[in-house]
Amino acid sequence: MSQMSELISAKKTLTRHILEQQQKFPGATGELSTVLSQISFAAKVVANELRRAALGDLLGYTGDTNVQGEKVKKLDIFAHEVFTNALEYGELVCSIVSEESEGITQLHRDCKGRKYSILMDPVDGSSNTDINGVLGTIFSIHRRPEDRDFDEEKDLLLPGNKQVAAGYVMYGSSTILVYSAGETVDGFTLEPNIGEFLLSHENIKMPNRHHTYSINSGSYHSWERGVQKYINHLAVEDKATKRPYSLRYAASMVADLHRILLEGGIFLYPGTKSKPQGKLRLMYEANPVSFLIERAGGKSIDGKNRIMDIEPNHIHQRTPLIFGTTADVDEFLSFQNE
Ligand code: P6P
Repeated sequence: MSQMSELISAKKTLTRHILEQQQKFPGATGELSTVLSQISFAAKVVANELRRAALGDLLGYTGDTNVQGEKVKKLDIFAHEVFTNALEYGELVCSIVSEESEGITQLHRDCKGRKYSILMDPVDGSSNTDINGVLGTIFSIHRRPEDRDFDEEKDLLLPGNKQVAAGYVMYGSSTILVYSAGETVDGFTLEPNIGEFLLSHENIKMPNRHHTYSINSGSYHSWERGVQKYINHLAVEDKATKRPYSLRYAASMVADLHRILLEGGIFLYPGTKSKPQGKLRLMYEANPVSFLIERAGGKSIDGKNRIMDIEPNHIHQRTPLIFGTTADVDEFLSFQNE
């Protein structure tokens, strides 16, 4: 048997892993497995285009601005369409919320029999698009009663603690899909020679602590005093607590998230005096990230309270976001309201 075929036969495919996970849940019908498989297919399509984006016509701007008031990149729209098309068939998904669409994409007029709602950021890290930086896709999956019509509030305006699954795709030197359906957090690396995601990071658990932090320090003077004090604390030399911490900031949250899941550390996108709600979106960035971070043993807050307990009032609402190892997030909290 060749080395490649030995590798592939030794590795578990994403499809097999999803099926094995669903067998742990009595009554699981395999429909969530199908939705996750649809997402993985779309991820392969996006990864394939990103690999040669500069050679095609997918870089640069469309000339439009999105609901966030941000200039739309061609890749944003491309990825939004790929994921939407991949989730349309199968009569499993009722509606999709996307950072790239102000409105809600309802996939059927009444949604009877459709069990899931998807909230996603098709391309996270858009500022990295044209410089071949790391990009990501983030997704959150909620369950809905399939015997009633679509209802925005009941289907979508749900707190993060109601998610049934969440995950991200990181388009980096490798394309990696990381997801959790409620138990473990598992990562799969795309084997491009066969077009399959193979299990590469099983049951990810964060270490107790690590000495790196991720924040856009350029906003230092607009942070609240407690945030400034914490960041100043990290910069003071103290061998006993392995300070100063090293700054690692990818301008693509998925890249910082992946490093923190594997190595520990803390990510901060706090509110500022002019934008107290910060920049990141609750429903399709903070909630899915928090679902993964907590299942990997970490903590995720809005600067004070648990992200996944926030009762949403708008599908595109923003929130400050601080996540990482529990010890690091607790130390951050000790500097607030001193
Ligand atoms: P800033 C990308 O636009 C993003 O949503 C996250 O992926 C990233 O962490 C953050 O915004 C970067 O924002 O203000 O530092 O450029």
